[in-house]
Amino acid sequence: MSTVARHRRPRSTKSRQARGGHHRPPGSPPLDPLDRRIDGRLDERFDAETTRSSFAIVLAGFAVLMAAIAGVTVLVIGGEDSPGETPVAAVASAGTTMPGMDMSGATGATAAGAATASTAAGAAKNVAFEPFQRVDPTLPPVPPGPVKHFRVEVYQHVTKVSPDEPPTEVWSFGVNGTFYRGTGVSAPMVVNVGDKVKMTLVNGGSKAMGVTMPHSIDLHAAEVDPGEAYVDVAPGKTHSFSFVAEHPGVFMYHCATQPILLHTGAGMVGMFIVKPKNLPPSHHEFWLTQQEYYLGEPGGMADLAKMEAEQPDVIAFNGYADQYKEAPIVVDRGHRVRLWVLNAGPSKWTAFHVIGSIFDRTMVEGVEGHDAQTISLAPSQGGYVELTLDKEGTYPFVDHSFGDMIKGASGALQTTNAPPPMPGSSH
Ligand SMILES: [Cu+2]
Repeated sequence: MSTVARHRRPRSTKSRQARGGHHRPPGSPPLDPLDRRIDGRLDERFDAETTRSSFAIVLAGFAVLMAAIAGVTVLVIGGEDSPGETPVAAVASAGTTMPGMDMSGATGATAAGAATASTAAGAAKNVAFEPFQRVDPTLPPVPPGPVKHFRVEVYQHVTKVSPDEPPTEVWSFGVNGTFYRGTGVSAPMVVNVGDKVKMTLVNGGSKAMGVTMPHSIDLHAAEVDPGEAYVDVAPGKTHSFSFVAEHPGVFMYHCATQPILLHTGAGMVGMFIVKPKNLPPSHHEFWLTQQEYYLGEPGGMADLAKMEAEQPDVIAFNGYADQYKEAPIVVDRGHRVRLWVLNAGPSKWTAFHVIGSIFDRTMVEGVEGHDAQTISLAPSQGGYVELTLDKEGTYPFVDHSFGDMIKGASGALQTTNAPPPMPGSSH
């Protein structure tokens, strides 16, 4: 009974944010345990209410219930009583079986997120949008060959960037055939320092790309004449330029077409990594692009006034709010983890922190650091951090500017044999 009752409880955006523990001071316990404690209290209260309201029904239907000890009839009554149950259960089931999704230890959390998503989807039910698919944060390899060729294709699409918000139109970059539809992130590119790079910008190679206007690409990793390289490209047209990646770092790329705030705020930002020479191997390497979203009408263009006011609705890692909180990134205990982080903005600063861990080594904008709790990244800045998780567990990573974290800038690393959720939790 109590398990079913928990799943019936609708989760509003507000209660979800409250559960995030967003106003906790630094040094507080990890998010998930707090979530569970608050969740547990809500669940207890809900269970009590459900029990009271059900009591009369139970008395009146005592004979029926006795006859239904086998369980089948009870389930049917439960289904009729609680229209919310079926979609939640169905979504949870779909989430656990979705191919390619890393669900370790996160099944319940995913069900909770999906329940919220179905509510928001209902609010914008007339807007068609791409289904969410978790973005694989594994760092992609450097392309083969003596010249690293990137075919970067612009696409304009309607997707959600948060389970709590209606769908929105996002303008994105796909790279060498990788398109993260169903999220708002653009694909990353990776080369080694000294590599020759050829960029080919394709502004909508087919009708499916939905391009309606000129776009461009401005690549911070390149030393080129911007007047030649970063030109506007008409819909359906292509533009190429080449350069040598002489400086290591985590660089931003973005559309530079005017108004540039609109194009970058509508999604046209991404990560270009130039790996340094003699970088020690790391067991795990992941990429995380932090990005802001300024929502307009459901399914419509992003809101320029919100961009001018620097008031994003959503701030997310890799294009979808809290996606790695709902389904954490799994790592092996005791192995080195390297996180490549870009603050793609376009306008907010970020304070990247992993709860329960300290960065052994950091490299931000050419400055090497060590023993660091947080790295600070201005819009466009990037770097990498290295850490090792010595104890099994779940380690949230956040934008430690908490007013921004609650907009979706949180996720988690989870070791392979992390302890199960606390007893009494709904997760
Ligand atoms: Cu653009």
